[in-house]
This record gives sequence, C-alpha cells and structure tokens, in this order.
Amino acid sequence: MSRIDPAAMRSLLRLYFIMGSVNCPRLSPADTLREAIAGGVTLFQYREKGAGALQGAAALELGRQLQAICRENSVPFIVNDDIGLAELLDADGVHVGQDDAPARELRRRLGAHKIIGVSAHTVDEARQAVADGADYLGIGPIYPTASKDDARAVQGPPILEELRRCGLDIPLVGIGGITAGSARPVIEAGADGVSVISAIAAAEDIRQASAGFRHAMRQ
Ligand code: FQP
Ligand code: MG
Repeated sequence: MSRIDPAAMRSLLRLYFIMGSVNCPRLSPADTLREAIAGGVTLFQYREKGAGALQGAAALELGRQLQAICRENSVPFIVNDDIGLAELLDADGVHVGQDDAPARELRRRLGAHKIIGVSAHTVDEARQAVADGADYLGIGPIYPTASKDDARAVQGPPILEELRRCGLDIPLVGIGGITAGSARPVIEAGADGVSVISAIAAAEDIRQASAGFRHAMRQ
C-alpha cells in the first residue's frame, strides 16, 4: 500500500480531536468521543497521558473501545507516542514529538500505509520531519494551553505563515489552546485544520462544541 494522499490527509486534519481518560471531566471517554464525532470530528488521537492516566491493560482496553467507536464512524484512529500500543491495536497511525521515537524509524517499522504525524516547532524540525517521511505535522502551541504541562513557548498563528513561506507544503495542523473563536486565524495562517483537546472534551455540550469548530472553519 502507498502513503496517504496529501489531499486526503488535509481533509482528515480539519478537526483533529485528541484525548485520553484524564481529559474527560463530564462524560466517559467513550461518550465523549461519540458526541465529538457526532459534532464533526474528522480524526482522533488517543493520548492516554498525564497524572492519573491509565496504564498497561487498562490503557489498552480503553484504546480498543475508542478505536471501535472510530471504526463505526469511519474516523481514523491515531495513537500518541506509544508505537507498541499502535501495533497491538493495528491503529491507523501514530503521532510522535521531538522527544519520542524518530519518525524515520516509525516509517520503517509501520510501513507506508500507516499515518505518521510529527510535532514540529521550528522550520528545521519541520524539514527534518518531512525528510523522515511524516504525513502531517502538528504545529504549536499556537495559544496558551493547560493540557500539556511541558508545552513549549506559545508561537501564535505566524509560525504557520513562516512554515508556508519557507516552502513547506506538507499537511499542517495547529495545536494548543485553540477554541472555536480562535480557530479561523489558524486556518488563515496556513493550517489545514486544528487539533483540540479541552475545548471539546471539557465542554458542557461536547457535540455542540465540536460542531462550533466546524462552523467557525466552514469554507
Ligand atoms: N501535535 C499533535 C497533533 N499531537 C500531539 N500529541 C502533539 C502535537 C504533541 O510529543 P508531543 O506531541 O510534543 O507531546 P505529547 O506526547 O505530550 O502529546 F498534530 F496531532 F495535533
Ligand atoms: Mg509525544
């Protein structure tokens, strides 16, 4: 099988929902994901991380459950950080950061048909990730975020403009503190979509929050 087509990747990135059990204060992770998908999520990343995160068999079990919901709804399922878990679940892809396994190694291990996403914060990191075979890049933090305690300095939408100006045409998704009200400038700066944790998972009405992002980014 061949690499995912960049145009298909761009559409999947439109509203990229990320979460694990610690991000779900209102509904169960399963119901959170169902509601988010009903509102218009296009891609999902299972990120079971942070204080109180499930470990081992429990993390695997939740992964299976969330993957099944994704399958029922034809939403691809990406695993954060843990390539062993991704292989065990036969996930659709993996997302890694600069401190995780190198993308080049992931590509070798997973083959051409899995989606590989890489976090990048600079033009150099972005170029390296492209050379290593990434299918898309996560760029951030765009705005201040509470979802990641080791987040780097806030960059604002201009980082996306800079990457595009430097000739990077790989699919890009902005991440970090993005709300429906602040999503549009991220797209206008050059992102193909936005990644969201708390603005959806912790919303009072998850479906409506998710639909609100789609509405804000319509066109
Ligand atoms: N971009 C994205 C995505 N997903 C992520 N998980 C990150 C960035 C952050 O390794 P990383 O990746 O720097 O931190 P962590 O493993 O704690 O998430 F593009 F998918 F939106
Ligand atoms: Mg990581």
